[in-house]
Amino acid sequence: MGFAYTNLSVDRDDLRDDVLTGLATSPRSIPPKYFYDDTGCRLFEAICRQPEYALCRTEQALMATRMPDIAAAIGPVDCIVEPGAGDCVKVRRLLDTLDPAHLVVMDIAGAPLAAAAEPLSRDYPNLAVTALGMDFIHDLEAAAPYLPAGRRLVYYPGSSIGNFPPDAAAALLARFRQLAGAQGRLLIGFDLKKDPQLLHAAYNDAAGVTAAFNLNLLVRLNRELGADFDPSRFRHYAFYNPVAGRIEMHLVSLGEQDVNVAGQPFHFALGETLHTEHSYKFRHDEFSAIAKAAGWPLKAKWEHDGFGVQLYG
Ligand code: AVI
Repeated sequence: MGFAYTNLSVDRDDLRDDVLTGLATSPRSIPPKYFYDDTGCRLFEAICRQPEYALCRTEQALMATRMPDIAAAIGPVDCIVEPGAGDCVKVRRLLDTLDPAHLVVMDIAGAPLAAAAEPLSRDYPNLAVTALGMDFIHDLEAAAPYLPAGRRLVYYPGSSIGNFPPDAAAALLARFRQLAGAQGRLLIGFDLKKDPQLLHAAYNDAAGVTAAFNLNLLVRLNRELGADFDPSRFRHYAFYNPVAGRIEMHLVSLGEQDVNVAGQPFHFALGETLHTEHSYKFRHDEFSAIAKAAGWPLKAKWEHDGFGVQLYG
């Protein structure tokens, strides 16, 4: 049925502005969406293959084994919408089962998204595929004109919602509600609370891949903002905070050091932290309370080996 790609990215220097703002606040922090340059995407795929990081495998196992139930609970849909679709692999299982007429995928990395989405229109000849290169966290509403009428399913797998603080997660879910429309549904995956030792190990894999993923952010800033970070003078530090219910990921300065970023000087004291990511873990009831506040009534839930999937709408 065809393929169309539109680049909706607004010409803004978000990376520079967000990084300079984040470095000027205390404690310093950089939004986790900036992990995902080409190297960051490859390192994240490698994280998913680490024995300690089960999240991706358990979600896939859940979707493989429970798909008939999940499809029955979703019912007929005309359009699947996937924000942050990346390599467009996960949605194939839904396309195989739900057989919608339209798929709308969006991702901040527009060119790789287009390359991944285009083959879907060949593999599913009755499917119209629309790929939107856009920062959906900023501009989700810009996708509205590309959504066909009919019953929509917003699909947000992978526990990406866990990388938002609870307030921001609720705000994003409320915007998904608008996007889905009154008859719409939301299928969302998230990492469940579990033994903190397992969580700690998942973000401190023995092969050091998560450390490389975290430190790659500094390499990206050196390349794209003319910064002069020495990654060997920062330590990857990730731990589970059971009070806040989240993994916290930091880069800790191993000494006193001065760094220039986009022409501006910053001093890092010994032990000072640059916070790079939160990864919230939920119980089913905690997650459904957040979604309920965002206007989504819970319809069904599933879990497998520490991973949860919920259906709303
Ligand atoms: C993408 N996101 C769900 C991952 C997570 O587990 O929060 C990103 C990640 N960070 C370190 N390892 C994986």
